[in-house]
Amino acid sequence: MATEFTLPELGENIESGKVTSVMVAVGDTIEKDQPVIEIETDKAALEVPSPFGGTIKEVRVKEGQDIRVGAVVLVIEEGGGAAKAKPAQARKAEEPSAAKVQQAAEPVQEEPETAEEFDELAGPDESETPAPALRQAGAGPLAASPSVRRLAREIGVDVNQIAGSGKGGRVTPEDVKAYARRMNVDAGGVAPSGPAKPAAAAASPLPDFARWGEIERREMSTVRRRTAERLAHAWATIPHVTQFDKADVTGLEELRKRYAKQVEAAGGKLTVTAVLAKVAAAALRKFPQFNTALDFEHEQLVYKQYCHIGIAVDTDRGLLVPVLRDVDTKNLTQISVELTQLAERARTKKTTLEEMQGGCFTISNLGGIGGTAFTPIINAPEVAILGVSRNVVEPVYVNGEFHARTMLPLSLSYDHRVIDGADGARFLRWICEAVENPFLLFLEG
Ligand code: CAO
Repeated sequence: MATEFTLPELGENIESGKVTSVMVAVGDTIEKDQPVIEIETDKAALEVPSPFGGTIKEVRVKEGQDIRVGAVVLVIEEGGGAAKAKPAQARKAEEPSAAKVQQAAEPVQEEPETAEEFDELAGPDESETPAPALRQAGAGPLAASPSVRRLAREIGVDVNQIAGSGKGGRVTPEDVKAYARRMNVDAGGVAPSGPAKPAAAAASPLPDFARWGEIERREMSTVRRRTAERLAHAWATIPHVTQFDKADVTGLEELRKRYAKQVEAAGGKLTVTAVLAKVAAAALRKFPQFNTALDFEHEQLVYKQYCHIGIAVDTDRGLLVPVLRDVDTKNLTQISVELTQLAERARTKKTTLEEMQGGCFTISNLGGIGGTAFTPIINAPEVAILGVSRNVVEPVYVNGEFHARTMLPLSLSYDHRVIDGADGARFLRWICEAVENPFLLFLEG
């Protein structure tokens, strides 16, 4: 017998909410009291369980939809016998996702359907798509409810790294808290030592701004939401140190002009970013601890034997970080051509998910816009990022005289759990010296 499951009373004075997650699909078999949707009201986010079990015949709600108490959520055939309901991510893993993600990555208004799609869409977050080696032996697709995922996000830990102790390996809130304690992140999202940092901006309640003047609310784009989550996570969990230095690029600027046409003929632009990508690749070889990921749970450092470099690209949709592959094996002309194409693809929304994954180190060049220095946030699970500011001609004192030299300000943020201050200073100094004297690349690169 088919029965309609309607949205029950949610609490005092709550008449409606927004569906933030639909956790079941037509054909799933569910058990009594199994959570089937998650909704967000202005007071709280709640998982709504079904009061009876059976096979789902119809799903009458969609993510993003506003729903009132009493509205039909599901039509359920009580009893029933089809396959058991799978976690959203398990269903997702069965879908031919590449085409779908590509399609969703196009206009911002095409909001993805699941939290997992947000992850895939905005990108280069290996921490959320862990390498098999980081998963528990025999672990299937991750089972964690949206509220557990949110808890993990707010605390600032990666839910994919947590071994679930619940039914069928489900990650429970207790698992998240225990993992956070092991990682030294307290449940308020604040590292126990050092300055307090908010884990997720969404966690703090806002005043009613309309009291002080006119306001307008706009939905965050997918890229913006994902960027906010990723940066909050990195900022809350990684102890950052930023080391500043300056490279004398007077000679490099002359060389860039001299060889610009040659690279242009090959289809690229010989930019300072391309040169820095080449130099950074050599630096990663010389200082391999900068090409690692920290696997805290297993108390290991993962040394990558490849060298892929992410380039922060400013686009209409927000910040994207497509990845240049095997930079250490390519010459500067190839890198320039690929970088030109990669930036163009990012700006014209053609970057695929694959092109935004697997980076080892990131370069963020804001020098085309201006600025003297900045403190970039590490693109986790990488352990360092190079920020580039605008070059400037300044007097430099050499051998008792001032000389006009073009100086490029560089900022290296690194994960202090993995990299000591002295190594951070050495790494950046080596980059400066290699930029000033490219022969060093032959000698040591
Ligand atoms: N100092 C002075 N001038 C610089 C410079 C620097 N550090 N970097 C670039 N420029 C100049 C270039 O020489 C070029 O000038 P011309 O047009 O006269 O040749 C101009 O700025 C534009 O550079 P470009 O964009 O063509 O090339 P690029 O390789 O230097 O930069 C890219 C490529 C993709 C890094 C850049 O376009 C970009 O998107 N930067 C923003 C990155 C970003 O948003 N970072 C923030 C992330 S963290 O929040």
